[in-house]
Amino acid sequence: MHISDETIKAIQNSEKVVFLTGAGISAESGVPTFRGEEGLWRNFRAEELATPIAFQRNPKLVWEWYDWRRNLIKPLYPNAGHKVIASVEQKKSSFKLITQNVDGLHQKAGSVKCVELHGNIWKTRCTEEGNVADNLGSPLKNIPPMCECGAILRPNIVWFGESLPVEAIQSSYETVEICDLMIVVGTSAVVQPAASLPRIAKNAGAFVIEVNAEETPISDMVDDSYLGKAGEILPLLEKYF
Ligand code: BV8
Repeated sequence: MHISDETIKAIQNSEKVVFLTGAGISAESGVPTFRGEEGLWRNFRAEELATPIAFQRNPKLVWEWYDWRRNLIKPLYPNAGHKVIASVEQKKSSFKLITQNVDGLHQKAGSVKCVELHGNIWKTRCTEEGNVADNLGSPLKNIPPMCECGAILRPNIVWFGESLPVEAIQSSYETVEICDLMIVVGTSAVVQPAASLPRIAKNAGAFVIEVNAEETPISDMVDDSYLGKAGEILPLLEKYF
């Protein structure tokens, strides 16, 4: 695949680098995406499951879906795309990874400066006390899992209609407003407010590169768009950092 001179120059001159990732970067690790052919939303009525109302109505059903996803994700490993992002973080003093993913594969690949906009499937939150804890049991012993205080635990994940963690979205806005290079990887760019971050970066003067398996609503707006697999394209960009 040809990498343009503009992309090479933007990467070589970059000082403040931001990556924004979505489910597509984990696809080659075996994690189903949300909106693809065999995507999660298709098989599991996920729009109806990933909401606070669904959880209130039937916490057992919602937890069965998450338990199924946790069991699927647990044995999986980061792929070359995750690893490139983790290695770029080592090379750049001003770096941030903003992910919509909840699978924890970026952290498994060694990413540290990672903001999880939509939470993490390996953490639970008490519906009474609000405290968040790691919960790695897979499969879950009890469905739904209960807090010691007697209340039901929920996945520490942002559902549709729920606000994103203030610190996560605030720091993301601040970062994209000052970055000089943003690389958007593996997202259909439809879920807000994450999908607005590339435009904010572009308007603030950053060079924005998209790496995705298909065209998206931001493809016309970005400076360069590479169609293909993240695990194959990101290694081609790595050598310019
Ligand atoms: C909120 C958790 C305030 C569940 C998820 C405008 C402003 C604010 C809100 C809205 C708005 N308009 C509409 C809304 C509401 C809603 C929204 O955006 N709806 C969309 C569908 C229109 N947003 C919200 O509700 C957000 N809350 O803004 O709070 C508020 C409060 C009250 C009322 C209103 C507003 C909360 C959003 C978070 C929802 N939670 N997930 C769970 O995971 O269990 S969203 C879900 O979609 C995942 O988190 C996922 O990360 C996210 C985005 O999907 P993608 O990651 O992009 O994945 P997708 O499958 O879609 O695409 C993958 C791409 O990869 C594809 O393009 C594919 O081609 C590509 N690909 C595949 N393989 C590869 C590849 N690319 C490269 N290499 C490959 N190998």
